[in-house]
Amino acid sequence: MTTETAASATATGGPDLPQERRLVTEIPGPRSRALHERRTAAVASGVGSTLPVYVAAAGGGVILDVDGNSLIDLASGIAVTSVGNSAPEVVRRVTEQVKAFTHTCFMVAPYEGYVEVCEALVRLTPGDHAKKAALFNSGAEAVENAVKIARAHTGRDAVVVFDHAYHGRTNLTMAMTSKNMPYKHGFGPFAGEVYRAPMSYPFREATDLTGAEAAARAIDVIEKQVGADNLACVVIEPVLGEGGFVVPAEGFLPAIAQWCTDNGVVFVADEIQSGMCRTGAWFACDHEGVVPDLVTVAKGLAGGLPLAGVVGRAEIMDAPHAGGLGGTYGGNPVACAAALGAIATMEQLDLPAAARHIGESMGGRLRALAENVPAIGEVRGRGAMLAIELVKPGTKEPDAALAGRISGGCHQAGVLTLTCGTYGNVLRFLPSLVMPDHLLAEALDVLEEVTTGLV
Ligand code: PLZ
Repeated sequence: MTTETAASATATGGPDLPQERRLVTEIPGPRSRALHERRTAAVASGVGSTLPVYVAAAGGGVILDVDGNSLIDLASGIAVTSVGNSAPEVVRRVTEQVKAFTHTCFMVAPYEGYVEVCEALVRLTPGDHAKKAALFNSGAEAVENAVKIARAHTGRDAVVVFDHAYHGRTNLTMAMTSKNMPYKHGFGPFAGEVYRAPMSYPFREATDLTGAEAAARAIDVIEKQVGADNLACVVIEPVLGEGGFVVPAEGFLPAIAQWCTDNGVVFVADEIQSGMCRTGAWFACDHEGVVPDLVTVAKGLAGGLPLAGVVGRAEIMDAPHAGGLGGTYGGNPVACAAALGAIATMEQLDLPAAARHIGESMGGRLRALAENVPAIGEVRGRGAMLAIELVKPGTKEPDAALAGRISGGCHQAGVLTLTCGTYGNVLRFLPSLVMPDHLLAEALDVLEEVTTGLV
């Protein structure tokens, strides 16, 4: 490592980092470009990066790069750093834990942090029935384990997922993920017994469908093509993440959940992206009072450290035989300490309310922009999980190129944005929930300027 990058790599992040957008070089700057050259030589090209500015520090609502540029972060590492990067309570607890012990393996010699995270998940997830939890390393691993648990409980094999779904990149979760490119292409054969049902996607329905009608359409497919007797679980994102931040029509989720209950099918809410305060409630299912049998969590759970969990009805969670669930690192003590710091921060700062506040101000700005920009077909989402879908004006034809140009323009102006959607034409906004108001307003000024300059 050169002396310069060594110095910047130790820069202090957290909320005390100046909360400003400041560009001192072009984006990416010379040090980032030099690092990118090293990366290109050493890192496999299948691993991409949205914006190759190399990070020195981050906190609050900004990322400081190795060239000294300070970018407004509307990505939060894909909905992970909801409490802010290097949040003080996360740093404090992680530091203490690292000094105490870094690993024993919960399956070998257990520790309190793991138990405490499970207690918190039991308390915070929807429903006041008896619940239990288990911890893993990544979202995909949590989804895999939810399926294992549902199969053990029901003695059935089939799994139903939905159009536009994203559940991960491991073999089973690739099968569950809908989009071929880039997630599945060339990586088959995929796991069997995974079936896909139509999702409620209000903007793209041929005719207006109520949530109940969209649910009836999906249930018809499930009954005709799978059969409830063969079905272990239905896995659904209550707000689509990678699929485009689609909020299903009201009544859709409750109807699917009710059908599952009536047919002894485990209803699994994949809240890996939508959970942990992001949508203005602890979980997106809370908005419609839906109580899932199992919930998968990851991302926002641990303030940036890798941790995931499955939590749900105790009798379902306890179905697998002893030793049937686990993994070397699942529920690592440092990641658990981070999660306890993140959860404490969420409770102390009332981050569900912060997400609602962001949703109101950002939603207002985005809707005002949409009035002047016919290429914005829809503004949607919940809380601090908002997006705009870009189309050819006057049609619903997706305009992925425009989404890419707007996102690229924002990057050049020092605002980190992400795209998503089956058609790649959705710009999504995932600020940290501790993003200062003035910074969010400035990011939206930039978005507005870039968008109106391009259409
Ligand atoms: N379920 C709903 O959003 C992760 C992945 C981006 P992991 N989404 C971001 C990418 O290109 O890999 C995600 C999700 C939902 C499951 C996952 C998987 O979580 O922690 O990435 O495995």
